[in-house]
Amino acid sequence: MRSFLRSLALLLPLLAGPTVLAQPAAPPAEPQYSIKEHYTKYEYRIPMRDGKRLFTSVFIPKDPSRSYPLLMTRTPYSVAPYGVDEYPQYIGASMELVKAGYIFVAQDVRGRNLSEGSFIEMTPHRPVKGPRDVDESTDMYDSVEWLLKNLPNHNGRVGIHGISYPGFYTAASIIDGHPAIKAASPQAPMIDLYHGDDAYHNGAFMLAANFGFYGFFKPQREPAPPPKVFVPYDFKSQDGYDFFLRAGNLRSLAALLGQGQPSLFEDQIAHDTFDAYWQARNLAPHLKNIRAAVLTVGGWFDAEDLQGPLRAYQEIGRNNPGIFNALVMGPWAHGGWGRHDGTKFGHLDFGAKTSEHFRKNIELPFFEKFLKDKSDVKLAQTHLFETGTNVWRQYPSWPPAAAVARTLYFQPGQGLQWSQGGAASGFDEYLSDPAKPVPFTEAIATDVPQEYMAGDQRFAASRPDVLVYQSEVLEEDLTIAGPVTPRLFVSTSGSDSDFVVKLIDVFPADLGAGNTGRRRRDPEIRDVTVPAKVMAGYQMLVRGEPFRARFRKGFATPVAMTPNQVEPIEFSMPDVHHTFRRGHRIMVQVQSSWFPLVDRNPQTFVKVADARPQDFVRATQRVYRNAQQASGVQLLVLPTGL
Ligand code: PG9
Repeated sequence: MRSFLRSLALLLPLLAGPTVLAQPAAPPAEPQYSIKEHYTKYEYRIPMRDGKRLFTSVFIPKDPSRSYPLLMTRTPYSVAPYGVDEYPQYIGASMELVKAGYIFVAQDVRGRNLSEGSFIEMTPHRPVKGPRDVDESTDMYDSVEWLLKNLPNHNGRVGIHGISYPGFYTAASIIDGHPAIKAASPQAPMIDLYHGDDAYHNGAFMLAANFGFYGFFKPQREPAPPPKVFVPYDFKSQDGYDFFLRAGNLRSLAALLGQGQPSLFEDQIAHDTFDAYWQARNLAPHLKNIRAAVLTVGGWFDAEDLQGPLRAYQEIGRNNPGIFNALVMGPWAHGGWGRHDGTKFGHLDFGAKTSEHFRKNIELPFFEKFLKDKSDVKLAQTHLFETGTNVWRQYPSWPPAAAVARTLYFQPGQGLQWSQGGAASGFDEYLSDPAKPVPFTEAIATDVPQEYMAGDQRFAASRPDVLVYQSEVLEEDLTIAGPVTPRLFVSTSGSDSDFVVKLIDVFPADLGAGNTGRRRRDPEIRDVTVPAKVMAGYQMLVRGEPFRARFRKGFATPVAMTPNQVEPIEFSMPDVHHTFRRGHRIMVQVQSSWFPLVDRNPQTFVKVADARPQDFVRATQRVYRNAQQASGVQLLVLPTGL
């Protein structure tokens, strides 16, 4: 839960002061800078076209000598503290923006906290609307129209930004956008909750994160401020693996969360296919008629919304040719760019303040350029941090056109090779037991420690129910850029199964050993400066995803597996930008559970949320690796020009 609270503190608009979560959402403001000294706070209830009023806090610079653009955030997590005499510690996305001078606007979205109306999870966009029909784009349009008419001292330009749910509201607000909206920065936005954002990944439910989130995020019947103190769910244990294993099926967990009240968790588990509920909430096809400049931001280690920013950048670029459409992907957890300095993640030390660099040299210039008309500001449209070498790269587009698709094939004896090998037959098998699922982390926690996204996988490699394939030692750096595509041939003795694929960077057992391999000529490269005792032999997760086999023919129509019949399974894992250094190895692990990150597959073709204890059966899984059924993982490899 701690990581959820920590990331949630980030999600609260940076206006958040001593409110629901006392954790600071941004780096500690320099003690001498006081918001109250430089800004005057106002509060409004802005009428929407359907008559509902949205509660909106406004902070106007006290210096009347110049006009200022509006910089908005729209949030379901409260714009507390309420009251014009109550000032938060932070406003806006960074102290750099606060000091640069903007009119900061923070709004409780419809149906949340002090705003009227009904909250709808990830409000479906309505492409066809009557005069009083509303969605996030109309609420933003009406808010901008009202604010520009009623606020003093503005320059007629509006920007919007937000992280996670506020990132979704940013993206949804600029569709058919008000002409005054000139700049938007959707950061870790949810774009399609079912396809890879917070709810489902390839049909498997993201259990621990959603249980924690919906223990906090509860429906409300009428406008009301959030509780002064948030009381997390009492697991009565620190051990999430044990808690979730004993808790029974998802329906039982929903009952624990709801305590007799309606819980939004219910909706998540009721809709376990890509049905009309999720199709309506998929924002991707609606990201059109956007006139604002867009700076989409995400983190390679984001455990919640990694796919969202990548989808947003892709769809906005496809549907809105000619606008400024930029992507920033850094070595960050969920929202990590908005807090701390970004030097470290887990055991990794990047040797540079990556988050501070983003706030000062990318985010601030972006808003200065498009909201204050500073045309002299030059901005690149891609900023991709390359893990493994710790260098920022800029490409004409993402993924880079120069990347070449190559497949690493599973070999007998746990090998990995770029060629298929000619074995006429062959498979590897393991027994998957839902009573002893493979953990996703060694940490004892009830939430999802974000560090698992680059966690050491040696604890899993030693398990008999985890297949391990690894390459020879690399004689030169190998850089991959873009999606990772597992292509498996599998069978199960059950009638459904999950197959989890993990791409792993194996560090040399002796980090100190010199290596004669060829290294990239790039003065920028800073080897991962990490304690050798920790990283020697470290099996660093680069990317991992589950696939629920019942959806191999499509996510709207689950189809049972025929016991012991070989089936092809292919899926795409979110993009990476990583260099496997010379002297390292590439490893792929395959397993059939990842708990409690992902709910357990009973391995029988039943509705998972209602699975009975007797529905959970052990299954013999086989992964085929022969000439006709050549399982492997496709990577997009960049020529390194060593
Ligand atoms: N990504 C978080 C979330 C959104 C919607 C559902 C579940 C989780 C969030 O932090 O907003």
